[in-house]
Parts: sequence; C-alpha cells; structure tokens
Amino acid sequence: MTTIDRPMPRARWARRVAPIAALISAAALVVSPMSAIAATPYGSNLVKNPGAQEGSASSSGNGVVNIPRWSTFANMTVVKYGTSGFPSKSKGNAINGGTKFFSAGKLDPGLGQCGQAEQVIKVSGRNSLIDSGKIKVSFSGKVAASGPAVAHLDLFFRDANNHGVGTNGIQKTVKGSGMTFKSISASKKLPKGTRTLRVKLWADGVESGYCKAFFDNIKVTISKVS
Ligand SMILES: [Ca+2]
Repeated sequence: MTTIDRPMPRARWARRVAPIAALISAAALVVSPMSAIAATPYGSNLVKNPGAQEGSASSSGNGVVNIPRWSTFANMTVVKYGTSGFPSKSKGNAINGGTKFFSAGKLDPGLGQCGQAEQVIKVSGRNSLIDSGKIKVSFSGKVAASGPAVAHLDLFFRDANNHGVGTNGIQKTVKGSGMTFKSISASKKLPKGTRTLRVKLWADGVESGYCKAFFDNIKVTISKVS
C-alpha cells in the first residue's frame, strides 16, 4: 500500500477560501453600521405580504406558486377570489381581502400533509421592555375552513436561537366555516427572552385530496403595555 498524498485539492481549497474570506470581511464592513437597527415599531403590521397580494396565483387552485416573503411547505399556494370551488369575490370583499388569499392546497400524498406557510419576524430594540413584561403582541387574520378541513393560525414566541420561551405563543383553529372567512384575533404579553415571532398558517383535514383551509389579512403588531 502506498500513502496517498493529494496536494491539489488542498491548493484548490485555499484558492477558494481566500476570495470568500475577502468577501466576508467586505460584507462585515457594509453590515456593521446596520447594527444600530431601528426598534420594531408599535402598531404597524409586522407581517410582509400579509394578504397574499404579492406574487402570482394558481389559476385552478391546484398548482403551487412561489409566495413572496413566506417559506412554504408541501402544496401551500395562492388563489384568486372567484376561482371555481373556492371563496367567491363577495366573500373576499366582505373581509377587504383584495384579489387573492392563501390556500393550504392539495394534500401532498408523499408527505401526507397539507400546505404550510411560515414567516419569521425579528423583534428589535425592545429587549429590556420585553424582558420586564411590558410588550404585548396582537395577532389576527381571516380564516376559512370548508368540509373536514381544520385551519390553523399560529404565532410562536421564540428566543434569539429559535428556542422556546415561557409561553409557546398563540394557537387558533377554524373549522366548519364553509367558504366564509372568520375573524380570528388574540393578544398576549411576550414572555421574557422573546426575540422572534414565527407566524405559521397550516391545515389538516382533507376532502377529495384537497385541504380546504384558506387565509388572508394576517396581522401581527406589538404595543407597549401601559
Ligand atoms: Ca388578499
């Protein structure tokens, strides 16, 4: 047996690392003035693309589209009001829903799951107020669930490392609303250590291979407890 010596990969590695290191230090220079991040405002909706109005829609409701600002799982999608088999334009108008809404989509038969969408909100500049129990979060949305579907609207409270804090968050469900959107809202004081809020739209309960859970106008605001 001979000893295998491979100087070349090491040399290639070094050539690759040097420019990357240079890039990282350049990025650090650009980013460092941003460390004085503005405090998360009170009273403003912290959810981006809260009503599925950005991006495109699936014309049939069965396809999957990219949903800007959200991380999605399985067949979460966006559908236009008035699409056959989905909430009508008048149902949308009744909630100021614009033209589109989130749909939990077709059941993914491989995963055995309905679609999910998540968005992480970092809360900045409010650490000491949060840790002294002085910040409240309000969470709301319009949610519909037809047939056997159960629509879940969750807001998880997490620390800077995405670990749990004293309270898991707010979990709400809607079922049996047909195509009519229900107004869901709740508020809670943020527990000590909360640094991120994770919004999650998801569903279970399937009819004819489709998860008929629909969401629109998701809102998360923080305020100071007086
Ligand atoms: Ca909408």
